[in-house]
Amino acid sequence: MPDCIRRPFAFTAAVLLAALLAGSPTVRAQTLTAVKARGTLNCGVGQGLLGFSNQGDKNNWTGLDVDICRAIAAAIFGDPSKVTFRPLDASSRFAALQSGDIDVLSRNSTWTMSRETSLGLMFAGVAYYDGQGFLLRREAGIDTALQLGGKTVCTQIGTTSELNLSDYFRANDMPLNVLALGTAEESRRAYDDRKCDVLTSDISQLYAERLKLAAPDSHIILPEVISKEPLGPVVRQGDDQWFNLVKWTLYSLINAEELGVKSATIEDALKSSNPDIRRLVGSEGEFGQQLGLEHDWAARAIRAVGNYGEIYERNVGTQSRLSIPRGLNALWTHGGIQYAPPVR
Ligand SMILES: N[C@@H](CCC(=O)N[C@@H](CS)C(=O)NCC(=O)O)C(=O)O
Repeated sequence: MPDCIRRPFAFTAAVLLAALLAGSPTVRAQTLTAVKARGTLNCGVGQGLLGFSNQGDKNNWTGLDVDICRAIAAAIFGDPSKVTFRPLDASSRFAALQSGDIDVLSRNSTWTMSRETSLGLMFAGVAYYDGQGFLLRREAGIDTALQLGGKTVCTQIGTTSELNLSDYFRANDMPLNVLALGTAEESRRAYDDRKCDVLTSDISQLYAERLKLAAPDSHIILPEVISKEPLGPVVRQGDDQWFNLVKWTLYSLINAEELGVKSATIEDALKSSNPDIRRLVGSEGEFGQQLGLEHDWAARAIRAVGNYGEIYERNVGTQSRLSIPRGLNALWTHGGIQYAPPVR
């Protein structure tokens, strides 16, 4: 069965309605118009995931997923604060997008085929290449996932993690006890209370969850990466203009890193004679207008949150508590697979 198995009737109805509406020309370009009229972007994020979507004091959200939303708001309004963050659990995130409660979902969501073909959604790109892993107590003396047979594993309902977990144990002919819970916090608590021996999730999340445990150093992440989890922003099908806007905002951040354009140097970039930079920042061409935005849409986004590398390092990389190496998320020019098509 595909993701989000325990779908309520209302959700299924919303999906069908959205699919019908998506065919109607009147709704095709409605999202940007609605966002501009509302004056704020409604962005679905996680419920408190360090490095990705974390709520600090005074509603002060930080994280890589949060910065994608801020970049989109900056591209539209020239103001990264014009975002209303909507924390969502794994099971309700896609329904919130389908029903129009949010304009974009930027919540550690994995791009899978069924989420596009059966939920009527589209992933606009990959903001973070992840994979699923296992966290457990060092004292268990286990150093490979192939020794996990018979263990109780905590996972979360409505996630790819839940599906990959059973696939992995089945493929390796290992008995499995699953404890599937509703939120990340419930999973972490259950693990902390020893109701399960192992926690499984996207590896970036395991890094984040480990920091919240009482003694982070007494837990290890096993070396196996059992799945591909390309995480990225998601939109509803049927509004190509909006899809392009979200997709190219993400790509503009990745292209900015490749071209060496940073938040601190954006004013110099505006005066650059390099044609690639000129197109990116809007000194040349009509790329912004073609998205329904101002000519300097990308410059606004980069000024607000920095280029992709700055976003990565600040939230999950060397400047953060997570300290996750760039790995696959390095640019293609630096041994990774982050690669954005050109602005031209
Ligand atoms: N990437 C996977 C898993 C995403 C997910 O929701 N993970 C759980 C497991 S810890 C979660 O709630 N994360 C915390 C959050 O986003 O607040 C998916 O898209 O299904």
